[in-house]
Amino acid sequence: MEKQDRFYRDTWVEVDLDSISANVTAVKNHLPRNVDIIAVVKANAYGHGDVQVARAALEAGAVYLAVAFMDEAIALRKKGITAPILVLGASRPEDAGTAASLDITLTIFQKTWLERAQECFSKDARLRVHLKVDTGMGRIGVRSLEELTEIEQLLQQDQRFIFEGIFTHFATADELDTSYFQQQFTAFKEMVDGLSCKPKYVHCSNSAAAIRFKEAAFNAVRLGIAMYGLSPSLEMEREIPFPLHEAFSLKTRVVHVKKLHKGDKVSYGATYESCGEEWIGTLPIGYADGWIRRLSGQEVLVGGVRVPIVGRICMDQCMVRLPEYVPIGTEVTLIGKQKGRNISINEIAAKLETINYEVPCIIASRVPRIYKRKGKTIDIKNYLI
Ligand code: PMH
Repeated sequence: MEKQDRFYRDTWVEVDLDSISANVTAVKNHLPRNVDIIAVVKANAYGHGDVQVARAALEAGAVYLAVAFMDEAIALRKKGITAPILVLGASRPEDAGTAASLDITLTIFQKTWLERAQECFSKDARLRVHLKVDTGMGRIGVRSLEELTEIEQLLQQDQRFIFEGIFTHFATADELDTSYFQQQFTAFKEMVDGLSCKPKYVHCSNSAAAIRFKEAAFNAVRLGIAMYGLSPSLEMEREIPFPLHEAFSLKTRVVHVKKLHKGDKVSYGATYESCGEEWIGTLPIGYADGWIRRLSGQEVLVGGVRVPIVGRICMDQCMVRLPEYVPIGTEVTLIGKQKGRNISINEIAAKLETINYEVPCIIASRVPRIYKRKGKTIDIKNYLI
């Protein structure tokens, strides 16, 4: 890593933007030409960095961005993103005017929301909206054709709304059993057919559906996890017909090395005891960084060799047992590749008994993110499209 004067700790995330671009391109090439990519960059781009991933995705051909909340959309606008942004989750109807003024697209998911927004909205406001249909995910969305028709009529009568899209979200597109997916897909088609006029964007596919079910692509897909180089599930990993490239690595450096003697203890609770003469290294990363205590015993890469974390993980530090002395400053890979060896996000997810989505999301914002293009750290301030 090249030294940057922005941060002073030896723990950092590296995000390979070439991987993001390659993954977007691969999915785009996999789909029919008329299908647009909506890059899902909510939750700080699944922990990777919202504006950097957004720019890389747009550069690779995505035409729309999607986030969870208005705050995330506003953050992107403040960072100079002018591309269309869809807020997937619920916004307050009173905030519709703010969204309109920033050209942020909101999701409509109930008739009462629309009526309330109409009351709060100024005469000359223009708001892009996508209508969310709940076909079986059970979160937000319109569930009946009746409500859909009522909302469509209200939108048609009110010039302040640009009815730009309709969408739904699948609960099981990543599972090998496709029956529930088919049920949702059929329900969505019925709802779309029930509209008197189709909006510009009709979209239902997440990464799993985009990769597996081209017939469900309509004219846009919402690409999240696959853009980050991860499989939507272990079940469907083998079904992905092109390589995905993991963009996220987590690194640190050894800040202290010592030799322990038989019986010496390590960390809180003194739960780890040295069996003999052992080299113990200290790493400046801990549970406040999202490297949580459950990862005690997990291996990390030092000099291309797997070494275990020993003792309890502290708030800001943890210890590893080294096969031999290593100099202070030796680079350590907690997630990612080192000298031909790899610790994948899936490995960490398995250790934590969770899904890969969660892993980059829980690496705390106090861990700085640095960005790579062609293997080199890029100056993000000068990285504009
Ligand atoms: N569209 C919506 C509405 C979503 O909630 C998500 C991901 C995506 C698209 C992208 O899905 P993908 O990452 O599988 O491609 N949402 C979530 C979630 O709420 N929890 O995990 C993933």
